[in-house]
Amino acid sequence: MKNSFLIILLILLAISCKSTRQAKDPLSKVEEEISKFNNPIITDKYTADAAAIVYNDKVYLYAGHDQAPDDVNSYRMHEWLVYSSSDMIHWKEHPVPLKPTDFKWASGSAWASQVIEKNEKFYWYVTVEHGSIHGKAIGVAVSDSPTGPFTDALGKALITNDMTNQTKISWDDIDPTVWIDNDGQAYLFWGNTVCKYARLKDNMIELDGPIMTIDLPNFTEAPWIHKKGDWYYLSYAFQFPEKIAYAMSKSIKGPWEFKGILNEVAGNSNTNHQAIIEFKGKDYFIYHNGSIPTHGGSFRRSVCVDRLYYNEDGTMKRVIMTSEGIQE
Ligand code: FUB
Repeated sequence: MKNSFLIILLILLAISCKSTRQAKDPLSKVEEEISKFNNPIITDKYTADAAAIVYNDKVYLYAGHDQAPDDVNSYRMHEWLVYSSSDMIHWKEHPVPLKPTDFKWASGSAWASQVIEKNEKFYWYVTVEHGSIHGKAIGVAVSDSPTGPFTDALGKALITNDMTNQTKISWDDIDPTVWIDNDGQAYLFWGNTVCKYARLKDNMIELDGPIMTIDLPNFTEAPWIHKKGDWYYLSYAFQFPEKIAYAMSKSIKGPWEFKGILNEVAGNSNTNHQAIIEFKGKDYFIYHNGSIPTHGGSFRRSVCVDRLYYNEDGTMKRVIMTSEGIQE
């Protein structure tokens, strides 16, 4: 009698253990899903406006640091950050290489930027607020290493708001992107509302000719130049909130033919700011969203990476933004 009571007790215990395990199963499925998420690529800081270069088998990614407190809805950006990766999955953070305070003539705002390598020197074109000329300006810093430290290469702004008059806004001279063409000629593209470009001298720190404009439909900001095969691509933030659209040309000087939307509005962020690179034979689309729970948003953004694919005619397929990001 005592034995059968014990047996019944053991059976009841086994049934209860099984049902507890079954109840846990959906949770472990969720945990399993979340463990596969590689986007955003950086989760201990808010990062935005990423630009990337490939150098010596590594990718160096430069980003602005979104530092706005949780209850502030405007940009608070006091430094740029640099990360490196050998596989686009694991990212190593390096010491802060550059701040707006490194430019004596600037008063703050570490807005969008891009680094380019020329003759083993790394030139970093940045957007900052100018200290004495009203509006945003573009400066250039230089280093012997992709991770810095960087110092002001010119001692003054390369582009100031009073050099351009296509719009009356004070933030139309932002978001530099640089391209060095096959013949060695470098070009600076930038702008908000109107896309502008100019040739750079061989020293990379002076303009070499007039500032010209490119007519692109619904151009907001964030131009990015890249090349694949013999096609040049000019992608940019389109409308606001921003999607990313692009145009193609057979020459860096244009004419540019509009090709349509490349990426949709990115989750919980009114900006999207893309960079496009090829690394170890694969193409990548780098952008930001506002997806970090629970305070992520337009002023607390996060850099993400997804694959980019081309059609046979050279046009790009619409990007699919994912939580999983890069898996291999
Ligand atoms: O991060 C500040 C500004 O927001 C950038 O310069 C723009 O491209 C937009 O992302």
